[in-house]
Amino acid sequence: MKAIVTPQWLQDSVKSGRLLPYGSYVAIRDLEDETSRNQDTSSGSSFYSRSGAERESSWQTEQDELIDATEVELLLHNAKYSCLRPSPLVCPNQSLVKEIDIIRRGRNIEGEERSMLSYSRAISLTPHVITEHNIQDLRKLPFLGEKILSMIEEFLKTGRITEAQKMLADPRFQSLSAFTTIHGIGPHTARRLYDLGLRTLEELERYYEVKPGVSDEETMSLLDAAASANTEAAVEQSINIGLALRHDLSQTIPREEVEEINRTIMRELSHIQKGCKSVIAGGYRRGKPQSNDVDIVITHTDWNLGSQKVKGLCKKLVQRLHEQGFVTHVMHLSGFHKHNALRTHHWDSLEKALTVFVWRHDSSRRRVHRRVDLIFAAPEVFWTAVVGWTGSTMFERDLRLWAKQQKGMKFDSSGISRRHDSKLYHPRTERDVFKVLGLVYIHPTLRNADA
Ligand code: DCP
Ligand code: MG
Repeated sequence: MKAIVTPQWLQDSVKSGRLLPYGSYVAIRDLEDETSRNQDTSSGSSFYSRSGAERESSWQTEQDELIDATEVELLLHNAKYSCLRPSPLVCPNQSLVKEIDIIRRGRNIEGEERSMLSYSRAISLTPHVITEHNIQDLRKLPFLGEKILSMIEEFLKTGRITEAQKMLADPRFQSLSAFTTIHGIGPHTARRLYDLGLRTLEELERYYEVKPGVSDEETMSLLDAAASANTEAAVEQSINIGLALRHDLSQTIPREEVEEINRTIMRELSHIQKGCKSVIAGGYRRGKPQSNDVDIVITHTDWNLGSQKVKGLCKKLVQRLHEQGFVTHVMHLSGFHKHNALRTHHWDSLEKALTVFVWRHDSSRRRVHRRVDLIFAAPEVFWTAVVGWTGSTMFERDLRLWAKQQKGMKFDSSGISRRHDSKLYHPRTERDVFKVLGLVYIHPTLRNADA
């Protein structure tokens, strides 16, 4: 028997440190809405609890917003792989998680990948209330090191981790952190710029000869060639845009605007190709109230012919969005690769554009530039792409690791294949993706395995 519950059940369970009886959280699906939902992923759907509790508006646009409590009970809370555990958006150890995340960021910008991963893993492992009484339970986990455990103990005693506080006060950490907030600047580039003597974003602006807020629209020429090649010039260009627009791009995007951007883009797309559908992935889908960017995964509803119909559509859509005044810049275009005979990856099935979106002058909205990622997938890999772009990053990492280490399979957002004979899988639903990978289904709002 299934017990479909509202997200509140999980939040309350997390707060109390155990799975609560779900009697008063039961929600039922409105079947009429389900029908219309199947036709249009962006249409509003409704759910309500039997006890008549209030509807939660932030969840209404999700196409699969309900949580099956009986399924959550099947998840393993102490498993090594985060794709076996439920990870809600807000965890009761949030202040501890934030403190550990400072050290994780420090390791990341210094290029200490392995150490960074240990901290990422520690962060993903702390969804329950940790106290001095139950820290022994954490000690039983073989994959959590002594050093991090003693940091957690320090935090429980003092509310601080000394190493995190030292890091925050370190000028080098401050400069590198600021640099990596710019799109296109990773830890490596950040360190190179620091070694040149640069310390602040204003100095970076002078170095790149960028005027804040001003970015010429010539970058649309990227559509031609440069953006699809990962050339140094293309990367440089994307840093220029990221730097010039940083005051806009650092502002987070509320859920309603994310939804409106999706609607607008799908309306424009329908002028080029009828019958497409989209799912908004990324943090939005995991329930975040504010997003840093918008990630939209698009396919065609025709299972048999859809693959042909989406081919080349990404570039056409970006061109139209630019002509209509919605897309001002393209930071990267990819997916226009030759077929990869070795199937080391499935490049021929995904087309991707990383763009900058803005509301037109005639819109009532303020003109804040937004980062919008458009991912086009053939129907056979649509749900794989949705799972791959829903995140969170740690959840994705563990999905790939699980597939490889436990299932002899290869998972990434462009497809699932069996390693020994390269057999490809074509899941028809998101649940199918989990089934193929031998996993219990995890609701998108329970995939928040990062800070
Ligand atoms: N993703 C990934 N590996 C990458 C890039 C993305 O696994 N190299 C996946 C995991 C992310 C999702 O795609 O959760 C979307 O990436 P974002 O950077 O947009 O991150 P989020 O959407 O999770 O958060 P936000 O956009 O609010 O920062
Ligand atoms: Mg995102």
